[in-house]
Amino acid sequence: MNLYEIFRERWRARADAPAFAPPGRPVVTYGALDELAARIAAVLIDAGLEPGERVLAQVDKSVEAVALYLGALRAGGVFTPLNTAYTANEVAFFLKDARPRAFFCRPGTKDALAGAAAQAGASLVEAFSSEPENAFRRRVAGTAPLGGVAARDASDLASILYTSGTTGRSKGAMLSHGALAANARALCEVWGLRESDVLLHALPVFHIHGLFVALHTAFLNASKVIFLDRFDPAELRRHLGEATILMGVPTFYTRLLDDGLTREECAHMRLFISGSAPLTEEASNAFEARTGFRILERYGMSEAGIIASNPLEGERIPGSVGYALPGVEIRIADDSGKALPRGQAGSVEIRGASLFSGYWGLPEKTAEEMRPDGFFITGDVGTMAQDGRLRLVGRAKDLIISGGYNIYPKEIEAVLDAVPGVRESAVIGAPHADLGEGVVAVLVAERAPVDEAALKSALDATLARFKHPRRFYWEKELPRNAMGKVQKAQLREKYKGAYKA
Ligand code: MCA
Repeated sequence: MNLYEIFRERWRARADAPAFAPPGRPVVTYGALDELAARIAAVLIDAGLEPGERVLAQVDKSVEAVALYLGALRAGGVFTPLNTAYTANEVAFFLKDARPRAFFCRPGTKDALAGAAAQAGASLVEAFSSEPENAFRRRVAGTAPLGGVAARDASDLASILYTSGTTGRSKGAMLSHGALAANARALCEVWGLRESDVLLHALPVFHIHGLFVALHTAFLNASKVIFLDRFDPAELRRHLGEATILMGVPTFYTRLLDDGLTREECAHMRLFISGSAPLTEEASNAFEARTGFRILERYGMSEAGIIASNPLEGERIPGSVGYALPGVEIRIADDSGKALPRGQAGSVEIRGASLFSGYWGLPEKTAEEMRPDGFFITGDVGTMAQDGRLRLVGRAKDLIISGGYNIYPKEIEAVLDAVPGVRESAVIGAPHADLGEGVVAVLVAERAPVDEAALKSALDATLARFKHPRRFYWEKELPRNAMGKVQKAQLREKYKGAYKA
């Protein structure tokens, strides 16, 4: 079943109900959203989109951008969203890897990207914006809506989400219609989501949190979404009185507290959900002291959607990410995949209907991360309490999570190592009061330390700025073990104060 069909069944009786309420702009009803998606689907099919072909999009957040996703879904396409911070250099990789039929980008970047898009085989390359005069929008407005919905099986792909990789090369997590539907249904159940809920949405829509966790659950209930362009604490606080649910990364919550969030402003709310990065006990307790709400922390990843959640009813324990979602199996295993006794730390492995279908074009890499019995090796280290609560205690992979974005050091080290005068580098995370972790580079010079400006211009030319180290340290050599592996734990310990105020 095409996921779009599942939404549409729910929307039939709610055609006049508000879907999106972007402050200061007209409300978009579910009927209007359905029609816009149908017109976009028709344009994509007219342009030659075949079911299973990719629709790659690096577009600013807007209701129209969500309609583009829904149009691709309705037409049977595989929607592949990209972080708007990615540079032309990064986007060129995704174009080559995904080989999309259609590519949508922001008007200002079309000239720089059109060549790479054509080379990748895209036959539809459009500058996309929510402005009425946008040529693609005018084309959509002049196209009759697609009557039906492209037939898809549960195992057919609905989306590819690129997640950085430990080797420095991004991997496309393939998500099927069935996996997305299963996760959305499980979330509606565990969080008690209902038609009368109003979601306050301030997340980007190019990641699973803002696009699938937040919007699919709203679509399944045909409930209202107050749709903010971006996260701004003051703006968000102004809308809490009309909402019941907020989903955010921990940085949202710490910034809201710093901004002066009050208990009164939260009186209409029923649920604050946090994920994409660890929520500290301190932040959770401070939020509860200020607002009376205990944040509900959950754990997810692009390869599996949401895996575990603290309970709606019952104790939400800071530092624990709660229980496996219905339909999700979690085991703590040793290196061979054998389950360990409860309480013992080990590799967090998961299995269930929400699991991805593997990495796009990387069957060997997929096989490396899947056990023969169907469990996926998350790369996280955790313990399972006697009552089944999961606690994440570390990461097997060399991963930095900054403001909810996953950052893998390898691709940053590759850029720094290529700067003339740099012999080698090691990139690590250091505690950061606002972002959770900040990116730190430790470098060894060929002869003398290289000017930071040279490092920054190399980074600017290649990597999204959220990945950039903001602290640079020079060492005579990097600490290595007997195998020659850089001892990053030692560096993390030495530079843990890099972002201390
Ligand atoms: C922005 N900057 C960052 C980050 N965001 N630097 C490091 N880490 C970040 N996360 C930098 C920009 O490059 C810019 O640098 C400067 O901060 C200001 O940019 P701006 O866009 O104004 O930043 P912001 O508004 O302060 O953004 C912070 C933010 C944002 C609101 C926390 O990062 C955000 O929306 N995070 C949510 C990410 C997300 O959706 N994660 C879900 C992944 P310069 O000035 O030098 O240019 S999905 C997932 O993880 C799984 C599946 C799950 O469980 O959900």
